[in-house]
Amino acid sequence: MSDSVLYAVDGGVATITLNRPDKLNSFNEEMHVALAAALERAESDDAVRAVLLTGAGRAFCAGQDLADSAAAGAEMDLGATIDRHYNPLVRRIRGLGKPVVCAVNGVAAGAGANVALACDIVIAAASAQFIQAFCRIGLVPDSGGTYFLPHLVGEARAKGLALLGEPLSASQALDWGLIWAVAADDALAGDAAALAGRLAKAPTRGLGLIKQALHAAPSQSLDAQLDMERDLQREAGRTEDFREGVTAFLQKRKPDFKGR
Ligand code: T3D
Repeated sequence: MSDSVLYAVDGGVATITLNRPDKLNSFNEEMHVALAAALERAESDDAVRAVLLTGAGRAFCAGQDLADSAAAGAEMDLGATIDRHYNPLVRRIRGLGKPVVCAVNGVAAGAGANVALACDIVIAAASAQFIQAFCRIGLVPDSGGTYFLPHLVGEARAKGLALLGEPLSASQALDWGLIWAVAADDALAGDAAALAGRLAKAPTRGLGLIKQALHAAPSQSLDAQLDMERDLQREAGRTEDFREGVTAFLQKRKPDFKGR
């Protein structure tokens, strides 16, 4: 794995750190490839039951490395970059059968903001900002931004964010329901690790099924969603963790989930 993404596993949590701090962890080709490999590793390792994504230095991620794009020339096909990297990245995070916590340690701009929003639980440092920077350079929000924003904050706020490209503070993001929590800057790493650690002890397969159901809901009728809940519940009911959860409840003890 390259230095542009760090990977460490501890207590069932794979911590993935974007690591190009001098460039505010903006995405170049190497970082894209390394991040995809890190997520694949976390997905396929049964010992990993939660993922924590964060950035090194003062930023979370400033989106596409614009120097890289400029070097590729004006005639570059941006759609190809999105097909090759950003769309698979968002699909991979959303489709991961394990919870993904994002600790937004500083500015999250462009695709960086939307990759954060693709994660399951977003906790931001008080000083972090979210910037839909695309409109500032004549682009369209990508990496799911035009999907996540209206779903999370409604069309009026989504349009304001996407058309104006102004920074949104962490506290405003919390008030608007864009993110789960805000932590003091010096508490973020600890709080995010505790959250991911807690999720890593939860019934992993059940959590993966919950993600599936919630992701499907916006594009389904209530009838279809009810049928889907039945099917997923059937699957959840066959897990070892379900049996352990019920047994522990009846025995009045804490459950010991194994993620199976
Ligand atoms: O393939 C495609 O192009 C299509 C895909 C597009 C997806 C996208 O993400 S498009 C949107 C790209 N991102 C941006 O437009 C954000 C650009 N960055 C900024 O607006 C600002 O840097 C921030 C608001 C994020 C932070 O501002 P500030 O004042 O805290 O930091 P700074 O001084 O601007 O940046 C510090 C360094 O990071 C600086 O380098 P230097 O001068 O110290 O050598 C700056 O150039 C570099 N940097 C920051 N963002 C990027 C970047 N270098 C390359 N690409 C960046 N996105």
